[in-house]
Amino acid sequence: MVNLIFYEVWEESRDERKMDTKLQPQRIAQATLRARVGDDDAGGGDSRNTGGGTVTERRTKTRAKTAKPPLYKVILLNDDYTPMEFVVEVLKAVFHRQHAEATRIMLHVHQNGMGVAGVYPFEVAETKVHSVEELARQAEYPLKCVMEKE
Ligand code: TYC
Repeated sequence: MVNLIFYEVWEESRDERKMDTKLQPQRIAQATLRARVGDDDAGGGDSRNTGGGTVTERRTKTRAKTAKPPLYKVILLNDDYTPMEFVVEVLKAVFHRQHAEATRIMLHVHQNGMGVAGVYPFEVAETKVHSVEELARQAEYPLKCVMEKE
């Protein structure tokens, strides 16, 4: 339920965010309300006889949306000091790359200055950036990586 509400809000606000407008709390409330209505009533309207007369409610229909979360590239940066073998091991440990693929990515970064280690939802990408930074810090290598929206 929490995800449904979040993605609906995200979907509705996507165009606005492109125009650099902040997400309004009221819009979150509207989307939440619609999600709740959709919970127990798939239909558009509802008539009930309550004994004292017929009450007609108008309910908003919630359309199921298949909005996907935005994805972020985790980009490794080249430097002159981090050993190639260390970068390959990081790509295997943090990005679950096979040895040959890890070697290919490392050589791409070495030759081009940067390269994509993987593409993930925001929080996964953020965790991977922190893991790389931590492994590099422990080994005292200057290896850096950044994330960028796809
Ligand atoms: N350029 C480094 C070297 O020659 C290797 C390297 C590759 C470093 C990729 C960082 O992200 C990197 N030892």
